[in-house]
Amino acid sequence: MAAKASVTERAASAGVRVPEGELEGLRTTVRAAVLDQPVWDFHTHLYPPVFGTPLGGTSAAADPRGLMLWGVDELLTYHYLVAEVFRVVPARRLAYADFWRMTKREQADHVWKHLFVERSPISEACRGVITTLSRLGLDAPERDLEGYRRWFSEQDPDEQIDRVMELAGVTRITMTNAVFDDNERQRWLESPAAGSDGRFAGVLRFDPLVQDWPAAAERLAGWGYAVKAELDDACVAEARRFLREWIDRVAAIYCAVSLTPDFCFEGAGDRRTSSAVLARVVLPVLAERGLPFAMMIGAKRGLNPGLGDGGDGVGLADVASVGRLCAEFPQNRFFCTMLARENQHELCVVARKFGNLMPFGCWWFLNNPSLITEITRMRVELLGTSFIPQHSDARVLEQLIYKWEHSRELIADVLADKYADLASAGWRASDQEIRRDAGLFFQGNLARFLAN
Ligand code: RAT
Ligand code: ZN
Repeated sequence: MAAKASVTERAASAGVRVPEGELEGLRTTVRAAVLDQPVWDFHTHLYPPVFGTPLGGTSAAADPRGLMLWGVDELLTYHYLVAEVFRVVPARRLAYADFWRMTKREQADHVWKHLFVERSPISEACRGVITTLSRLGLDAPERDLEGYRRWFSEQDPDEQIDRVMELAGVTRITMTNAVFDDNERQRWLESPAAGSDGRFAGVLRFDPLVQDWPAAAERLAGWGYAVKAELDDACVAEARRFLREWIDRVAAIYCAVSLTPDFCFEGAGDRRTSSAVLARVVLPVLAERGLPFAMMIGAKRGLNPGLGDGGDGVGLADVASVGRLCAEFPQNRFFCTMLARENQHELCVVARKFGNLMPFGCWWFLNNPSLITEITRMRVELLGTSFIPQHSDARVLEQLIYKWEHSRELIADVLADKYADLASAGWRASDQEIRRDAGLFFQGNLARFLAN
C-alpha cells in the first residue's frame, strides 16, 4: 500500500508541479557547482617554462623556438585567428608567404587591425581574446594593444601559469608531447627536468607511427632503433622498445594520436600497416603499462597548407572502427574524440556498448557554443555522467581562461536543464550529489579511467 501511495504521490508531483522557486534554486546550485569545479584539462598544447618561451617576461631569456606560448601576440596569432584573418584579407591581397615572413608582432598587428578594430570580434575565437584580456584585468574597451603588450612583458612566465590556472579554475594541465617533433624531442633529450613541473602531466603523441609507418620507421632507424618498413617480429620488438622508453621519458599518463578521417580498423586479420602497428606495437605496450590510448579522429590535414596549423579541414570518420578496436582489445582503454559533428551521435552509441571507451571534448571546429550545447546535451541523454565533456586544446597559456569560462557556462546550462527535468520526474538531487556529479565531469571520470 505504502509503495503504491508513494508512486501516486510522485506522479502527482510530475511536470509543472515542481514550484518555480525550487527549480530556480536547483538551477543556481547546478550552475555554482559547475562554475566552481576544479578542472583537470584533458588535452592541451601547453608547456612549462623549462621548454623555453619566446616571450621571456621578467625572469627568462627569450627563446624564439621555445614551446611555452603566452602573451597577447600569441593569443592574436592563434591558428584559428590566422584562418579567420585570411577570410578578410585573402591570399590574393596578402600572400601566405608574406604573412609568415612577418614578425610575430606584425602578424598580431594585422590580426588586431582586421578582426578587432575594423570589424567587431564576434567569432568564438575572437571573443575568446576579449574574455581573456578582461579576466586578466586588462581593459578591453581601451583597445590598447601596446598597453597589453607592456603588461605581459612585465610578467614572470612561471607566475603567469599560476595566475592563469587560478583564474581558469584549472588544477592540472595535460600536455601533448610530440615525439616526432624535432624541437620538442631534443628538449626532452637535453633537459632531464623537462617533466618535473607538477602542474603539467605528460602525454606521448606519435601520429606518424600509426598513420605513416614507413616514414616513422625511417626516423626511428635514425634514432638507433633497428626497424624497417616491413613490420616483422624483430621490428615489432624494437618499435615496442622505442615506445616504452619514451613513455618513461615523458612519464606519459596516456598515449595519443590524431587520425585522418579515412582511418579504418577492420578487426582481426586487418592487414593495413596502421592496424598492424596498433595491434602489434601500440596496444600491447599500453596494455602492459596500464595506460589508455587517445584517438582524435577526423582532421583532414593540410586542406590549405598556406594557412599552416590553421589549414586543416574536417571529414566524416568511420566510427565503427572505434567499436571494433574496443571489442578486439578489451584489455585496452580508449579515449576518443571526433571532429565531425555528424560523427557525434554514433560515437555515443558505440560508447554505450563499450565500457573501455571514454568520449571526450568538443574538439576544434566543434568548440563553439551552439555545438558544445548540442553535443553535451546529447551525451548526457545517452551516457549520463560517464564522459569527459570538454578539454581546452589551448595552445597559448591564457586561452585556458576563455576556453574554460565559455565551456563551463554552456555545460552548466545543459546540466541545469537536466537536473530540472529530473526534479519534474520526481527526483530532487541534493546539493552534494550535484557537486559529486560535476566533479566526475571535470576530473573524476578522467582520473578513474586513467586508474583502471
Ligand atoms: O585544435 C587544434 O588546435 C588543432 O590544431 C590540433 O592541435 C588538434 O587539437 C590536435 O591535437 O591535433
Ligand atoms: Zn590538440
